[in-house]
Amino acid sequence: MLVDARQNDNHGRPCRSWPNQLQGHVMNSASRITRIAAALAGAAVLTASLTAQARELSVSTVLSDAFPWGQAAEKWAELVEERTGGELTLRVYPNSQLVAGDQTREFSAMRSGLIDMAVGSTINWSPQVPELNLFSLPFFMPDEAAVDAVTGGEAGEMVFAAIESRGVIPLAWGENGFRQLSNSRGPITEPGDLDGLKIRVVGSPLFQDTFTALGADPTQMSWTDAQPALTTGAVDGQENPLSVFDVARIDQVGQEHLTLWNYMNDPLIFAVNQQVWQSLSEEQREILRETAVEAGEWEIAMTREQESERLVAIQERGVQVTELTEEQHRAFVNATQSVHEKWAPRIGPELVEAARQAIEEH
Ligand code: X2X
Repeated sequence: MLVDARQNDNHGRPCRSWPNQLQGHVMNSASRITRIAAALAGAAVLTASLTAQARELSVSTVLSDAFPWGQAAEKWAELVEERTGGELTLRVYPNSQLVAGDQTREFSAMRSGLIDMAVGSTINWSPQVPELNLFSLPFFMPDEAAVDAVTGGEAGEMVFAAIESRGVIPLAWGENGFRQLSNSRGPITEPGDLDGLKIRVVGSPLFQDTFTALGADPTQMSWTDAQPALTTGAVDGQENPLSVFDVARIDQVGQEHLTLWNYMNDPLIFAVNQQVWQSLSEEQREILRETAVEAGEWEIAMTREQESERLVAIQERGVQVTELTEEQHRAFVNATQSVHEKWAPRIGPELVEAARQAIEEH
């Protein structure tokens, strides 16, 4: 406290110990002192409370701000800093560093409080939240409008409720994008072309099933391990959105063939640990939520807008891009039907049905 305690009794009131004969004379200056003391006390309280509330919160991401994903988290941090006047600082930790590179542990780490917040992928959180496998069902959501119909409707609410029931507060959606297939061997136009190809997939059992159903030889590994595995040729292929292929220069590690098959979209979710959420004021919560929504909308629009120029850039670097005809597309859909049958019960039939309806009606 900056206030001289001698000017106050222990209730913060100024002491009235002036001799009688001086009282008239000093009354004015005494009340001035009172006012100054009160102002100083007020300033001290304000400083103390600002210090107590100025808080840094960690935000985990898999990809850095060279990618739209990392930029989404940085945007969120920027907006929060601005709107809370520095009361809350979000510090972004990219490259899954808070979970030693193991992105499938991000959700558990956030739930337990090792991480305060994250902008994370539905794929990476699906081992802990089975409902999130909804988005990984192959060839289920045909286009961006279908994705928006799912995330923005009843199915999206059900997904958020599933996350919340597991101790994490979801706030908003972002987007990593539609995932495309690349490999170093040759063009892929039909499931038979995948026969025996070693494909790096994310650490989610559903992906294992999808690529097994297609006749490939899938191997699960983190993004951190994927790049060296592609470089050494330990794997023949991988699947990721165009933004990841482009920024990470996947073409430079021999991935010269790219099939655009839009087999799944990978939404991102902005979320907060429950205890951290409960410790915040109503106003801070409101700011965190509204800024997450804004940062998410901004990032989704940017990711989608950049897709076509990224594709041109990728082609200009000599990557052979294959677009599937309707018939070719259908062969992939048919070959992965068993994945739907196996996974729909695990995801929850009601949720799958709500999503199906949203997709049909969009
Ligand atoms: O690991 C991947 O492929 C990545 C970066 O896209 C995700 O985190 C899902």
